[in-house]
Amino acid sequence: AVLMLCPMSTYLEQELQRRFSLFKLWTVPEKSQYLKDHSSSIRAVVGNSMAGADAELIAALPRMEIVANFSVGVDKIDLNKCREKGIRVTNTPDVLTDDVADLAIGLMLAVLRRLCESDRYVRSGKWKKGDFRLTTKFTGKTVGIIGLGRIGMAIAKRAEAFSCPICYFSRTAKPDVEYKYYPSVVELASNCQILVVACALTEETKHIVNREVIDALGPKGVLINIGRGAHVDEPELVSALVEGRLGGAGLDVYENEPEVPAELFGLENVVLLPHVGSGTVETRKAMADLVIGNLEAHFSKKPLLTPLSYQHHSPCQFAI
Ligand code: 8YV
Repeated sequence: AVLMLCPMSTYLEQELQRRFSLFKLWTVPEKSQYLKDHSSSIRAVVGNSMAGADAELIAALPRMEIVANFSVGVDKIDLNKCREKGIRVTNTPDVLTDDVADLAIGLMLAVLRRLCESDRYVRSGKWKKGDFRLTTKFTGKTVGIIGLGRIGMAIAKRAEAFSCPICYFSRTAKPDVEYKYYPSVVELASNCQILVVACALTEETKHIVNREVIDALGPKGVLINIGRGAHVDEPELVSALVEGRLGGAGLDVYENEPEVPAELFGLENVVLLPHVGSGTVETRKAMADLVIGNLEAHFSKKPLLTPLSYQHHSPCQFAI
């Protein structure tokens, strides 16, 4: 049997149901009893960015062979435990790269050109009383990217088309890349106008955007987060925005989703999205097909389509 941890895609649910016996953990009232009752039959787990195979779940399901995640981010999975138990892990890279990069550019334009605020201006009838205020030009702004993996590169390519100089931080400089490399996030933040988080969430990247980084970005700087909420020290971000020490922010992710700090709701220089980076019909279907393909490959003893290689993820991958 396959166990789905939370609702993520009706198409995926239907397709899994056709192929396997499917358990949906969120539909049962007594989760731990349910896991006990079915622990001998559950061989695969499907999680996402909200719920993953953590140490507790792994301990409860001794027959688990594979975690096929419906996300590229694997931060909710206890990778060490999986390695220890020989549990295979797959994610959904590549298929969502374009959408997440598109959304990052959308957030940059939305924050700088105040798209959401100006939409509210028209809807509220304020336009009749006077023109909308001037905004900030996006073309040519220096874009600093934390994590130059698949998504970071896709953001860089798009920003290049807007004549933006690109610089980046990653663990090491990329040999074949001409963008300027900074060996620290503070240096990157001091030298760019828009800072984008596009790395994987690991122990080493948690709160990679802290007070020092936010202050280096400064009152004219803009932070874009399409990674994970925990990449940013959220209370520090909120106070910097409230106090005007940071110019603006475009956020798709938060530390405690779906909770969003209420202090942000009144700020016009902030654009808030409900974790929709990969949220298009096309991409969510491609992600679901990858999950199904990985499970089918596993159970028919064929090579996995998108296996996570533990070597490359130790302590964990850096870029997504
Ligand atoms: C999804 C994500 O929001 O891929 C990721 O890491 O965060 C997203 O694609 C999520 O997993 C949808 O359920």
